[in-house]
Amino acid sequence: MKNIIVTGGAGFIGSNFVHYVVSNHPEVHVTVLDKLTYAGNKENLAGLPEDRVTLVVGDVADMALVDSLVEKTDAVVHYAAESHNDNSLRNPYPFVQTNLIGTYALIEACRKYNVRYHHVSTDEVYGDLPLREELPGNGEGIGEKFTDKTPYNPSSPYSATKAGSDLLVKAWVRSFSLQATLSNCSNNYGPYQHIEKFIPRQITNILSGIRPKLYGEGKNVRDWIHTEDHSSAVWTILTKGQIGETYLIGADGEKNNKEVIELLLELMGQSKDAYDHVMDRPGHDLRYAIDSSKLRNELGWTPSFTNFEEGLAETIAWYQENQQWWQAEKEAVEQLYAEQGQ
Ligand code: NAD
Ligand code: TDX
Repeated sequence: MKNIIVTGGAGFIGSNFVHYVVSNHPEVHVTVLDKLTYAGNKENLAGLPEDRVTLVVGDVADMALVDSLVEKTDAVVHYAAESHNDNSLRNPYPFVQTNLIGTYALIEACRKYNVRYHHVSTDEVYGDLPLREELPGNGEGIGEKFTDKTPYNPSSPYSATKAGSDLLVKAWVRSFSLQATLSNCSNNYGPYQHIEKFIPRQITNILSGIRPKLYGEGKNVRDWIHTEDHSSAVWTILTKGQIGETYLIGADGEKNNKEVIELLLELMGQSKDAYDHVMDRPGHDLRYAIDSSKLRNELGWTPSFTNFEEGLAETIAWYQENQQWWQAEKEAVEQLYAEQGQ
């Protein structure tokens, strides 16, 4: 694989993957296809050598553009998406357009030129699991986690469009022998994450003198993984994965939202209870948890960031040191949340 296209490569996770490839695989040239929506930022690609990375500003749903780029590449890694649940509750249309039509455009072009395709998806396509405290014996030994056999059951417009895009890819594999793999990853954290998302919103709130905002009681559980580990997993699947297979990516990082807010406050030298409870998200998924044994056992992948507290402390330091990266957007993001009581 000499030339790869990374869609959404100017976003949080896609740009991490571009840095990962440039640092670890000197033989590979990356073309980033990114529309630079509110979530995309050229600065996320700053410092990368021009002869290794080319940025094409464009839409993944632009079929003519996608066709012309895919014709000249060896592989496509598809990260581009509308990615925020709360936005999808306000206006689902861009989610349908980018996540469904965009994926369709890419897989049609990959089928035409027989190009290797990797589809980046999320654990949210499986819906949610019961909270451990609601299971007999706190769920000890029950081991209920998502696997690639879990039935799809998405809850929000965001997760429904991601689920739909996964199903398109699976159908293209079966019907047209598309050379594709899929991955469904749990919640990512790390530097460069947009400040609309849970962890960076709370860090930048504290840095701005605003109290962190917890939806509802904060019992909802997310399974946190560092972006760097997501990138190494996607590279592993792209290069070693079996065509047609789905791999779940996770690092055994289950925490409820209240625990995360308290830990952030503690790490930032504040009192543990210095946060506000705000209106809950409609349809709020209770718990996500990933069984990543297939990826670990069959492809030999393991995560490196196994200490969540350490990873969080480094992430806090990054937002502290890079205030120019987020400050201009902070007021508008908080205004939007305030309008819906959050
Ligand atoms: P993000 O919102 O930070 O970045 C999305 C990127 O896609 C941006 O650069 C944006 O400009 C670009 N984009 C959006 N619409 C586009 C279009 N029509 N054409 C071209 N580019 C477009 O998202 P993220 O958090 O980095 O997520 C990346 C991918 O990983 C998504 O597919 C998401 O579903 C998936 N994922 C995210 C998480 C998570 O925790 N954030 C977990 C699992 C999977
Ligand atoms: O201010 C907040 N307060 C709060 O309690 C925000 C923004 C969120 N939350 C809660 C909602 C969730 O339970 O925190 C949890 C995490 O919220 P998000 O960061 O919005 O993530 P989530 O909805 O879990 O989805 C994320 O993981 C899966 C990504 O945004 C998706 O792109 C990915 O597919």
